[in-house]
Amino acid sequence: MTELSLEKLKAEDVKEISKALTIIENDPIEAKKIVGALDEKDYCVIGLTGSPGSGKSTLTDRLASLFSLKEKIGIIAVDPSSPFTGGAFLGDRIRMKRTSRNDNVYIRSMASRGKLGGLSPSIYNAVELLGRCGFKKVFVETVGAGQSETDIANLADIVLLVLAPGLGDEIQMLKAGIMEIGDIYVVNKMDIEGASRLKSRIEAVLDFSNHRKDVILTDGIKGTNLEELARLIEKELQFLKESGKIDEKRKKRKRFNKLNTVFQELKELPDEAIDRLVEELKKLTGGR
Ligand SMILES: Nc1nc2c(ncn2[C@@H]2O[C@H](COP(=O)(O)OP(=O)(O)OP(=O)(O)O)[C@@H](O)[C@H]2O)c(=O)[nH]1
Ligand SMILES: [Mg+2]
Repeated sequence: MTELSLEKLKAEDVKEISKALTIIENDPIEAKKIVGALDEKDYCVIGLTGSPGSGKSTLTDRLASLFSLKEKIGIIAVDPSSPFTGGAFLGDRIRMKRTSRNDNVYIRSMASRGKLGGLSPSIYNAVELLGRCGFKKVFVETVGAGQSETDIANLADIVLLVLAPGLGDEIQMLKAGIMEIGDIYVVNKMDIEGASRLKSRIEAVLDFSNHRKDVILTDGIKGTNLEELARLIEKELQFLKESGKIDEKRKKRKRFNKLNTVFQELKELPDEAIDRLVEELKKLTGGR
């Protein structure tokens, strides 16, 4: 941890946090040390996934603005196809300025670099770092494509599945089992024809699979129903806390982080060490 100042990191200095995240992105072993040097804190992870272009960034930005009135909010955009405040906000410079000047919101883009399309260990460490640096809610936006959805369910306390009419891929999501990972279902672009129909279809699917969850219509551009969505998130968090489920989620997050890190470390080992490990593993798993 040569150039990094732990003091500054502990003081939640934004420049130092950025530096730490760059190290985390590039060096998994160092990442573990940096995160480990900071005290654990209470925070929650809100994952947003769903169809490309459904409005995840727009909604994240809106939600972050709302929550940032009372707490520090971190945002990690994984493999963003456009800069976070780009596409969605270029037409609205005043609001963009307000967002980027919001001292209570920290935004970072990261490459997933995950094998098999999953989230890389650096994302887990980045989230944990932000949590330990006083960010009370950390939003993680991933573009819905295969493995990353199930990973987001392992990483996040609450998953928002964001869909929009006219994108035509909800059937694919149903097939891929992605529909089941949501804690809150958002049908964004309610101003577009077909939004209510999509909402009804999602409700029917959820009913059918006994996966009873809230489905909400939003307009990311006008901000319609965004306060209601923020309320649903708080309600879900409250439920997780009261039921003790939040601890399970944290355990799950830690476990996946550990597994990911172990995998990284394994890759550095010479062949004979791997062979020895395989033998040890056989003992643990009864030879399977
Ligand atoms: N009509 C309409 N357009 C919206 C709404 N919300 C967002 N958009 C627009 O939809 C486009 C995509 O929005 P993003 O927020 O970038 O969507 P995203 O899901 O983050 O996109 P990717 O990260 O590329 O998958 C942008 O042009 C937004 O301005 C909405 O409620 N209604
Ligand atoms: Mg986006």
